[in-house]
Amino acid sequence: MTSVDARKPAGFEDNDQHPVGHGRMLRKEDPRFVRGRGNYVDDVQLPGMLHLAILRAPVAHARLVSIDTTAAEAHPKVKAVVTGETLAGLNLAWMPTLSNDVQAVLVTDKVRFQGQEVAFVVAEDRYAARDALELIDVEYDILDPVIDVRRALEPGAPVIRDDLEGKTDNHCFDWETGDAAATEAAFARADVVVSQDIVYPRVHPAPMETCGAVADFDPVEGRLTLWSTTQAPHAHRTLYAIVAGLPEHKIRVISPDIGGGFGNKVPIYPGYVCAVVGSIVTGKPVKWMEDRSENLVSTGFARDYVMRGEIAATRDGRILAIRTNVIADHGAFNGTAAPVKYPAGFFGVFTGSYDLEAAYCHMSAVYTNKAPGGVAYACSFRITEAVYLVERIVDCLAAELAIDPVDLRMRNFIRPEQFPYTTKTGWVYDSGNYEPTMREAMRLAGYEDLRREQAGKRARGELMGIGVSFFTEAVGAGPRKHMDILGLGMADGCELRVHPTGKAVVRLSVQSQGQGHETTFAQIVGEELGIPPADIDVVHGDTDNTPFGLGTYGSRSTPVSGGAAALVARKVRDKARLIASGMLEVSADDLVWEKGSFHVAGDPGTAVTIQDIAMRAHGAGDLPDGVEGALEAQITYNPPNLTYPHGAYICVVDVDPGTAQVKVRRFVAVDDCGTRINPMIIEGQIHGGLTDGVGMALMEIIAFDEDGNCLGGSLMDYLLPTALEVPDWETGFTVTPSPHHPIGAKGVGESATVGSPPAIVNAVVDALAPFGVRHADMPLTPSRVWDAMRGQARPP
Ligand code: MCN
Ligand code: CUN
Repeated sequence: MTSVDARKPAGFEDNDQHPVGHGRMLRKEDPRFVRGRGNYVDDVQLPGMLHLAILRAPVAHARLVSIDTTAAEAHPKVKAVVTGETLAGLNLAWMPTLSNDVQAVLVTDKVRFQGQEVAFVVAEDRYAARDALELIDVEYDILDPVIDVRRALEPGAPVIRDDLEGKTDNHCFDWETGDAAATEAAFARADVVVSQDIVYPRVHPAPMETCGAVADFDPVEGRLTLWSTTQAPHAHRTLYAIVAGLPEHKIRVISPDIGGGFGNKVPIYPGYVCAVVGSIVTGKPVKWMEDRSENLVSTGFARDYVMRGEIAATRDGRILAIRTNVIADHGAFNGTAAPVKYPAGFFGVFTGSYDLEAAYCHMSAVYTNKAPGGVAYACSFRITEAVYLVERIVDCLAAELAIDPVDLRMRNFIRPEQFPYTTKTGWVYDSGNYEPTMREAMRLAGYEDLRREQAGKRARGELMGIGVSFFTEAVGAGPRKHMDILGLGMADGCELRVHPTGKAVVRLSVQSQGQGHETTFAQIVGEELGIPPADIDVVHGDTDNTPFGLGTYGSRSTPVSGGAAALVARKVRDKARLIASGMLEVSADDLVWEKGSFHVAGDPGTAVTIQDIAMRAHGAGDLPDGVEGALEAQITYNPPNLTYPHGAYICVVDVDPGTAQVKVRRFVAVDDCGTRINPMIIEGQIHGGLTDGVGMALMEIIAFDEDGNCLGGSLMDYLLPTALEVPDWETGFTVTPSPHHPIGAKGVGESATVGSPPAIVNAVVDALAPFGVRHADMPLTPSRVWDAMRGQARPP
């Protein structure tokens, strides 16, 4: 397969001239967004709707002594006040997490993180609900908080999860992968061993729209309708069914337009359950929308990995082995959304893009008095942490060996003929061709010239840095035999109906949060059937109107649902062929498909279009024997493997020697996601992810003080990058199709967030090389850079 871009110049975005199928095309959903006609959860208004507000714990660790709700209940506009005790009476005080742990919906015994849900009020309006929270009187018995992961593991540390039977420490789980003995042997043989402590700090996806829900329980029908900000409507519905003891068909989860998810909207939050309970107890629809601080303080964070990386190599730069030890901070409840078999997500790909002899990782996950989460913020199930580790430690090795970091990477790349390649931790990379991607990035960046420029600047005492990263991702979970969330296998359904006039509707089990699915899935079907994408409506985010499937995260929509969409279209095409054979009175085998029509072999003039066939499928008259009427199909696609996109990034920074301010001057990103459906959307995904990378590398951190107060609870403290902090992105691409995917496409939604932080940090460390700096932890704020320049390191 060749690149689709090659056919048309960059900037070609006129939908009228757009050929049917893949290619650069403006987003079908955008007219409604730019005209203010999006429909978000907070836009849902139902007759008689009430409003819910949550009282949150002001402290990180405390025993609950008493709650007095009398004053709040007396508020004239308050309809209900619910505490953990009320929920305990309904057996709803605790709920399962997506990682087989339990999480308190409302506190009954003990507060375990600042911002935890303690009680809720339902009132006539949002203001009254908030006012009434202040009338609730709670007495806490403050306990010693456990904030630092290393301290959490010390003997005698206060036990956070004393709700779990027999729990006497803060261990969450242990996990290992690779071969410890083989790795030890490789290290023993090595000429050079480099080790480095590396922290990937706690950050937050901070989507523009916070989380929320509108619950409408109909007591007569026993039916619940829940509008909610979820990336996985079907999986959530099954969990609600289990918790509530209702059948799935009595629960309808609607996820309307979503204002950004970034993994923040994968978990089930106590607020959703509270909204449902609120509707049950009041008999009215209830809306809950959290505010910015609630979102930052209490919902799914990302990362928080304390890592020690070790790399072993020969003197001439052949990498032999990588070893890592990780302490993973999971917060107060294990609320990560990793597949059951993979408690550390896909961190196992920490060997990166390199062909080495051995690898080993040991991880201890711990509970701390912090909000739960971990898998979010375009993490590709923890590949962000893995890529950061390997790309940082490879740079440390390059510095030690005095080899150019690009050169060192090239010497160790998995070679094209080695694919499919099984890593030393057991992952099977489907396809890749790394060197051309690296070379394309060097070409776009003018790598040699940059190095010359840097040498000149160094001689003048200026601090310019060039950072490189090369990543391989694993995206598109399943297959279902290896991957499930709480027993639900990771496969996706797709339904396609072609109407009599040849227009079509495709129903997906994944849910867009801004990735442009309404466009790209129409393009996938359009490419297969020759129907213009403008004539194909994409339905998603409503469990009553879409087939079952596991939802959008881990960049799995294109690898899984994209495969389903292509295959369901081919199924429709097969049926269309039979109908066409009846129309043209030839054998189906004598028909040739050309995008949009069948013609008789050797006679292109005798043809019927897909639109003719659609009308015929629904029309008067007989169809060929065995062919049912209508033109539609349904499929569930279980992918045989993940897809493994890759990319090469080069970042150029300037560091002000007087203020230690980092400026990202240039950033070149070359991505390979196999077959490209819509290059414009891909570029948008890359631009967004690179901006995330600048945020994480230079600005973002959810920090805590020693009492467990969250210091990142507003966008004044939790700094997000804007157009001012980012350069004009320079993007390129190569195309190495996935051999097992129906159209050769790999996921791309998280690539740039995964690949960019190490490139930026590597660039800053490179700039600081004259000071002997080999590593500095993110975020590289001026104070951290200043400390690094002066040979000091501050605790993360
Ligand atoms: N695409 C394409 N060709 C490819 C691969 C993808 O044209 N070879 C297109 C897709 O069709 C889709 C988009 O690019 O329109 C992203 O596709 P994919 O890589 O399959 O990722 P998902 O659609 O599954 O999106 C999830 C991914 C994740 S996990 C996070 S986190 C993230 C991301 O997407 N959250 C986002 N990008 C985001 N972008 C926006 N605007 N908002 C979010 O919340
Ligand atoms: Cu990990 S963030 Mo995305 O998978 O939804």
